[in-house]
Amino acid sequence: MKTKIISALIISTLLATSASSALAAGGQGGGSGVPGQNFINSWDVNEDGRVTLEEIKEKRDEVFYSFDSNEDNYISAEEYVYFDEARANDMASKGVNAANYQNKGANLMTLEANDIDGDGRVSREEFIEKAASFFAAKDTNSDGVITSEDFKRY
Ligand SMILES: [Ca+2]
Ligand SMILES: [Ca+2]
Ligand SMILES: [Ca+2]
Repeated sequence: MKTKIISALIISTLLATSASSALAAGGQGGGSGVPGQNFINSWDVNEDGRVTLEEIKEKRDEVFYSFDSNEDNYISAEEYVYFDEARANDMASKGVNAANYQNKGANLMTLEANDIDGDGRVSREEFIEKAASFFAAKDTNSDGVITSEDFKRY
């Protein structure tokens, strides 16, 4: 249990530079000048510059495992507190004001958004199933892949 929490903390630190930096970067394009670069860097498992639904599922599976401290295949409300904190810390570290943060992708990571059957906890199946909505929210031009094109502002 203790080891698992420590590993979750390590993962949440890793997330600051990988998965959850995507959450904070959102559609804002980061500081690189390339729209959505932070998001793509975070979720593009095979580093081909495009993020597929399969890659989102793979990363979400890793995230799920990180925060399922007791490994019962559910992220309980208690476990979700750590997940919420990790995302909030990441946003804070990037200077994103959480109160004003309206990014659809970030809202899709909450307990409420992922608890499909409403039992107050998120199963691994629910979390992976919700990858599709997360993906759809990010694939703004609906071409089936997430690229820098999806982060351009019109
Ligand atoms: Ca890819
Ligand atoms: Ca549930
Ligand atoms: Ca797209």
